Amino acid sequence: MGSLVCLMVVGFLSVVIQYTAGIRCQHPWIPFGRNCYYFSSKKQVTFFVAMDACDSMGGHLLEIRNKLEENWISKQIKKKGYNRGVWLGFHDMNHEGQFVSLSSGGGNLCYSNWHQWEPNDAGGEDCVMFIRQTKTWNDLKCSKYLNYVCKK
Ligand SMILES: [Ca+2]
Ligand SMILES: [Ca+2]
Repeated sequence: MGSLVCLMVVGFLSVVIQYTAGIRCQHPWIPFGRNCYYFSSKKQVTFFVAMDACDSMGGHLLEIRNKLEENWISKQIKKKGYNRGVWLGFHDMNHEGQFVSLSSGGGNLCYSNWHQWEPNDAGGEDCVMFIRQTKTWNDLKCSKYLNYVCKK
């Protein structure tokens, strides 16, 4: 049932995106679909520092919702020259193996794109990253350092 609702929401959103042209974003935020995105400087930070930075700018840590958005993000990350990837606003801190979204107050993930054998919780990994090289996701220790993207 949950996944059916997810599919309906994703379907609805993609229709909305197709018919909504040119959302305006305040510099240095840049638009894609109905959202604005902020790409961090080259400096890499922990998950919680990234989360706070996005919150303080009135956004939230990037949550990739579909393939279209993922492809666009991937291109921007390459342009920016981030060498490893970026944090995603997903975690399994509350229940091991059950990944939820930060912004929707613990909602389940509708879309995911885990790398092969991930998430593996290797040595206790509860935060999620988008890997630049493979364009897939990996669970990672929250105390690691990465670039980040905010969305609003
Ligand atoms: Ca975990
Ligand atoms: Ca992992």
